[in-house]
Amino acid sequence: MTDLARLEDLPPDYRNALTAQNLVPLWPSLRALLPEGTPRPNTRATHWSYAAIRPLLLRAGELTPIEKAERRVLVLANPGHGLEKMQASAAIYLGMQLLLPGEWAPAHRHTPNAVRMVVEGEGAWTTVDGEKCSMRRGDLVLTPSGLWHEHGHDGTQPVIWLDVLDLPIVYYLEASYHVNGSRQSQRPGRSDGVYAHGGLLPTEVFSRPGQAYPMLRYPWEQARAALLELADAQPQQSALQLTYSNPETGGDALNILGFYALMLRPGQTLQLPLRSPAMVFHLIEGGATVQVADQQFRLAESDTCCAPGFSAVTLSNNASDTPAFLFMADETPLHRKLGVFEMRGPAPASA
Ligand code: 1HN
Repeated sequence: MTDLARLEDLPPDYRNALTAQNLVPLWPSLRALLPEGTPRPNTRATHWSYAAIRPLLLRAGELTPIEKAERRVLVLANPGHGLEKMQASAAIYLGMQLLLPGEWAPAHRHTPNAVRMVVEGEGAWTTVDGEKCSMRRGDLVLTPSGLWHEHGHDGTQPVIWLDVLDLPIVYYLEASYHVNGSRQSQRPGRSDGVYAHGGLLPTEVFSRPGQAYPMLRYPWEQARAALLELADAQPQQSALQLTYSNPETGGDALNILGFYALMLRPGQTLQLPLRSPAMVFHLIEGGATVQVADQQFRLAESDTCCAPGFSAVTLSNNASDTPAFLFMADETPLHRKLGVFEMRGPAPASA
């Protein structure tokens, strides 16, 4: 490929004349805009240790009252984008949020979609669109775009959860805003147990007819049991992965980011295919190593890491006698809708 002319190759008076008219020559930037063969992501493979985050987050609880924070969050920022951008990848925002006993994080709604993956503690709840969703370790709670939500805590110990939002892409689209509200009246969790069995859809009475998001809480107890049953039922299958989906449509739970629960059998190593979307891994249970290209992250429970798109990712269970359970988030729904989703080569067999 030939090198194209650089900006410096143009005479200063010409460059100044362009600038004065809000004009820019394309050719000096063309190769950076369209790299050869594969993208050059800013997203860097990054590991965030829960053992490092936890004391800093608890200290935030002492330093900043909830009334002065609204959401007490430490953002898991990818240095490849610059920490101030507060993004884990092009489309994914990650944050660890702390709620102390008796605290209330007031109601608001906003355009970015959010999910919570509960990491620690008992007694907290999120009310989403009036539905009270209890938060237990490993539960996934959806806060889809535009729905009112607030968090409260009736327990006795700190509660911590991982927030995953599509904020960076919504912000980039200049579509990000919020509206504050007042305390919602609560209904008990309507989707609790209603969609607990695959292939059996409750009809009319308990479904949320016309609701775009019929299921707001995905209990970990059910996801974990489903993975163990899948492993038993499919002993030959290497990738034991469940997609958090909308039980009424069978589609992704949310429009922009995808969410998955994955189990690694004892001692298993699983090589993922090269795919265009960036990915996030959060270890719920066990011990796992995530290899991203030439970097290796040994995840302890509640650790989180990310991998850029088009990178070779290999997951290994460090234990030979117990399974490992991971929560994953990625940009697949967005890439598919935009028509830029790619998977290169067949999914390799696992060891
Ligand atoms: C938000 O609304 C929450 O509701 C958490 O708990 C994190 C990060 C950016 C923008 C809005 C929440 C957020 C957020």
